[in-house]
Amino acid sequence: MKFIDEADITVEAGHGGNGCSSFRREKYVEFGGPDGGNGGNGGDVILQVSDSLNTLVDFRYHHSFKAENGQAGQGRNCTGASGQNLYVAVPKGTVVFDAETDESLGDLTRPNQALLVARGGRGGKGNACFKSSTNRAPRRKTPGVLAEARKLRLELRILADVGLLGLPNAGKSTLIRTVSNAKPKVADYPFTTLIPNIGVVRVDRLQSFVMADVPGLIPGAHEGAGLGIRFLRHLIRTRLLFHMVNVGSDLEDPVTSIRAIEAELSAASTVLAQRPRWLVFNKIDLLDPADLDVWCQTIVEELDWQGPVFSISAVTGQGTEGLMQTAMQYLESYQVRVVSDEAFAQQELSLFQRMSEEVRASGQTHRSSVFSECFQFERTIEDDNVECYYQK
Ligand SMILES: Nc1nc2c(ncn2[C@@H]2O[C@H](COP(=O)(O)OP(=O)(O)OP(=O)(O)O)[C@@H](O)[C@H]2O)c(=O)[nH]1
Ligand SMILES: [Mg+2]
Repeated sequence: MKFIDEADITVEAGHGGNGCSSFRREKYVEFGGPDGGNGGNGGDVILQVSDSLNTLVDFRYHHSFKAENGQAGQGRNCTGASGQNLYVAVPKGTVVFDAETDESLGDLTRPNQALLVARGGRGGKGNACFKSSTNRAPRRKTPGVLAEARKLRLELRILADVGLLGLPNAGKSTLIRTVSNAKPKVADYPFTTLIPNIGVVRVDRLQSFVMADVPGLIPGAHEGAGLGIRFLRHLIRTRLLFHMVNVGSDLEDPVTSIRAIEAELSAASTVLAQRPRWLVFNKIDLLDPADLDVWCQTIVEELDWQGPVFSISAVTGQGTEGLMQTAMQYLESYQVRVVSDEAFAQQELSLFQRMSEEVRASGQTHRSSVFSECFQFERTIEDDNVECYYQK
């Protein structure tokens, strides 16, 4: 299946039905009076998160959505039928923009969350509504209200807790295969992974988190080299990044490759470059265990790396369990802190806002991002799936 993370669609709600002007005509009933019914309301267009979707590929060929119109009112006080609402399924993590104004309309991050994007027109009034003591035979009726129509731009930003970052061949896909249910292709040539993959890492029966594997970065990615930095935006929503390093290759100097990735990250967004990042030395099965500690220490000192460092073998699974458990603890304490510490939450919020501005300025995406909203959504995750409405 193709991975599509951007789509332009048109949505149009249903128009309201017209009111009817009619009079009761019946044998033996003189001056039956007005009996024109009201028109029905037009249907709304609502985007709704579906768990069974994970890309916007469905919008490639089907990009115009129109809800049903309301029907006109009829005589005998018959109200016209209302148009059905149209629910359009989108994957979790879809950010919705107005294509014309570039305004962000919403961020669909929760299961079954719905966003009303075009409201149907109200039905018109029939002449029965206008009867009064002074006007017993009104002919007045009102037309149905025309519905909203708008062009939308949908952008998918994968929702993951941990993102994998690294040069091609670092073993990112191998790690996600080992620790999660995702089974992306693994091969010993660069750019095996062409689209992001996500997997659920189950740490124990009740604890799990989501991991995202994105295509490898290479020096010059911010200028479009390799697959460019297009997929980096899928890492923006993660709480934690694993910077994977291939330590089993004689061809690559780990220090140079780590610096190259760090430089690419800073070129893309300085805030993203400040997000929590753990160094993960992979392929340690290819090293002599006796030298491992000294070897890691040398690299860390040379880089002056302040964050946590882990050594694993994604193929044999050595060290992966400890890494996943530490990541799970980190994610849990992050969540607790966001909910309980207002100052920390505010600080994170401003970081998300800055990141949003930088992403826009760096030209990765020309649309405004809604990280602040995404953050607020996450804090109110226990809320009901309220149908929200956004008006132009
Ligand atoms: N010996 C050993 N080989 C590994 C390990 N992890 C990955 N490999 C090998 O390294 C090669 C590249 O692994 P991938 O998982 O495809 O690397 P990647 O980072 O996803 O690469 P791209 O998708 O191209 O960015 C494969 O041949 C893997 O079998 C490891 O821990 N030990
Ligand atoms: Mg890969």
